[in-house]
Amino acid sequence: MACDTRVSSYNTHMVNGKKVVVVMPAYHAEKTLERTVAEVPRDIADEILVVDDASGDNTVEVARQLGLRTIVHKKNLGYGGNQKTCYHAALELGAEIVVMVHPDYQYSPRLVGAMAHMIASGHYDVVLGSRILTQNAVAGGMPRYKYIANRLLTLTQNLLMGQKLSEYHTGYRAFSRPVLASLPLAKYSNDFVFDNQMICGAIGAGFRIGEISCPTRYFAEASSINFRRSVTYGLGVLRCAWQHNQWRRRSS
Ligand SMILES: Nc1nc2c(ncn2[C@@H]2O[C@H](COP(=O)(O)OP(=O)(O)O)[C@@H](O)[C@H]2O)c(=O)[nH]1
Ligand SMILES: [Mg+2]
Repeated sequence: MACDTRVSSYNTHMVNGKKVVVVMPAYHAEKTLERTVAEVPRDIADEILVVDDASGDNTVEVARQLGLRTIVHKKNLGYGGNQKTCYHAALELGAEIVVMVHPDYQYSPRLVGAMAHMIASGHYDVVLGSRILTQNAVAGGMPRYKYIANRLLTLTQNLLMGQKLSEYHTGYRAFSRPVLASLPLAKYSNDFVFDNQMICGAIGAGFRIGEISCPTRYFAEASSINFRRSVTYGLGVLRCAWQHNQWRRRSS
């Protein structure tokens, strides 16, 4: 993949001796990137990495002005393709803990430390920042149809996959290095369903998933997925959960 990489370095902070890299898969994030980055605790994050998916705006310029490590896709690969670059680069940087947060200021970056510590505790391999646990998603502006779809999909996924998660659809996640190094990320979709394939893969591989409550904000720049793309995503999620269900049956 053709990438243009600019580098800047930070002091080493570490959580329990583990290097923490915060990754931001960016697409048209010029209006929200700075606000998001400003709230990342710098005493926790050893590096902040922005991957720009060939945005048509000034996302790259803003990232560089902020002095962030920035990778630029020459061609738009999609949300999953963007995250593949994020995780590959984070592992190359020697990350032991990787926290992914959308640069659209939808989730609170102030919880990066809490999530990194949950991984560093050794109790969890994956931590999800749940908008549902706080019960304020709709008050935070989440469209009601998205909230209902989230709840119905989550219920179905929990039943099919034998899990008890509050949601599978958050854009705020932390991973330990072994998760990212062992999941077959390259085989997953370049589209939004990548997120779900990762969770299914992590569950299938026996990784432990923890959750933390996270306030959410919805405003014009924080949400661009329209109804049609949401439906495509929902169908992909159901397919993923069904395949996992069949795999469970075969292996039990
Ligand atoms: N790489 C890439 N990212 C995208 C694309 N469309 C949306 N995104 C990103 O995907 C994330 C989730 O999309 P968003 O519209 O915020 O979804 P919502 O907040 O759940 O309604 C955001 O960080 C967007 O920047 C795309 O075509 N390519
Ligand atoms: Mg968003």
